[in-house]
Amino acid sequence: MSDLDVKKRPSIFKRKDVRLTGFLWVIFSVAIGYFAGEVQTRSMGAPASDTMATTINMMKVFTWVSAPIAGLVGALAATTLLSKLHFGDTPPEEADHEIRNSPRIVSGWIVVSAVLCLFAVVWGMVVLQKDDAALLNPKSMNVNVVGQQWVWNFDYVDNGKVRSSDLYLPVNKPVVFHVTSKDVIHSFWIVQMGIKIDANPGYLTETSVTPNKIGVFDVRCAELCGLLHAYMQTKVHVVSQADYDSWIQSQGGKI
Ligand SMILES: [Cu+2]
Repeated sequence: MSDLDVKKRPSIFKRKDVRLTGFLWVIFSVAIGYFAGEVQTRSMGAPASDTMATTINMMKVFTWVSAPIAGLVGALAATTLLSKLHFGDTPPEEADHEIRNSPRIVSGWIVVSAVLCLFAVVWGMVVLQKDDAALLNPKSMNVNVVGQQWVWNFDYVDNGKVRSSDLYLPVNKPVVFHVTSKDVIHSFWIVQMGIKIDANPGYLTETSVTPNKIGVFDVRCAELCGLLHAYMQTKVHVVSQADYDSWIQSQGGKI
């Protein structure tokens, strides 16, 4: 290609394929942001703790922020594949590779990726820091959680010798879970409260949450732990403090 040919070519943004890519970029970004960010988080149900509300919010923001990246990749893939689609005896023109050689686009890509990664890391660290601080809250109640194939057991260590396989918690009271396992690795997960932590034999792991809604929610094992892993689930009953106290007494515990 001579210099003359290069000058005659229209601006890159006037080219049909580039415009189609731009158009698809917008459509794909909005579709990905909406379905992955909004529809999916809505299908997860209403949160039963601030932790879960924060998690859902974080998922939404991260999804919307990264949707344009996924959208651009999708749009480029679609237009590249479509440009090679032809029938009959006239093969499409050879592609030129100007974008691969554009330092401006390459440096833009590097800067945007770096900013996105930093954003995710900093936000993540702020949330983790908050979760760690909650573990040290002196007002928290303590529950020991023991996983084994394929049940959960809960010991209410602040209330004497009370053990149950359904979890009972008073509403709006912070609770710290001290989690371990009797056999293999399990993972203690309260779905609607947004907390999940490994249960390892011989180790104690800790997580904490403050349930903020009265109701019955799901406790599951989130680590493939053998044949009946899928059935290793139970319920958490979040009740008023008075109901919690009378339940503890009915189990022979002290308040
Ligand atoms: Cu398990």
